[in-house]
Amino acid sequence: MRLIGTLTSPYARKARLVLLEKNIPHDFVIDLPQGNLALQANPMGRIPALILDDGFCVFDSSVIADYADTLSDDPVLIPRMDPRARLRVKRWEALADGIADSAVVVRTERMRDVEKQDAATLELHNRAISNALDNASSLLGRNEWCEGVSITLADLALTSALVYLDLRQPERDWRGAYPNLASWFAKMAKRKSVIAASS
Ligand SMILES: N[C@@H](CCC(=O)N[C@@H](CS)C(=O)NCC(=O)O)C(=O)O
Repeated sequence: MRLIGTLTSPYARKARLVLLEKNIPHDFVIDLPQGNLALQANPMGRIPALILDDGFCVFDSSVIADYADTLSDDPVLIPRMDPRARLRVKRWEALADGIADSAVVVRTERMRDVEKQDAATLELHNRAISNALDNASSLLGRNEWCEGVSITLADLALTSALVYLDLRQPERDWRGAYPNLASWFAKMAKRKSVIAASS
């Protein structure tokens, strides 16, 4: 299978981390949103998209993660037996994707000429990021993992969002505000998958 994405997209990173953590053989192929391959794989031209060996194309990082998780049990990244645990992992994913969504909006707004930037949009989305980080820190508490006793999609989604936040908002001192997130992230950053997904 081929995963289409960029090195900076938080959604592509999340999908890639799932494939890497599960040791699912794949090629990571770089293409920009609206690039030829992205458009071939996803009518909306967005990344990530996954092209299966028989040509079937799957898109949206959550759908890719869900599919990939069914391919093997080692490890199970989205709980299967406990509906509430599954819901908690999916909620974490939505929270992490929400951070990424708002960081993308802020980045897009900041790329406009300063006089054209909409202060209300920046304020709304920066506040959303702050609130989401606050929620993530409370939920994580002193736990080793976002959910349960081992790594799940929740950890991979949050890692992807925070890597993107560091890239686009290096001035945001979330580590200072949330030491528990900082130490959890430092541990995640050392994982083979996270290192591999940076290049
Ligand atoms: N909800 C989607 C979001 C995908 C997305 O918005 N990707 C961005 C790149 S980070 C993109 O392709 N943007 C270009 C576009 O919307 O045309 C997912 O999780 O895969």
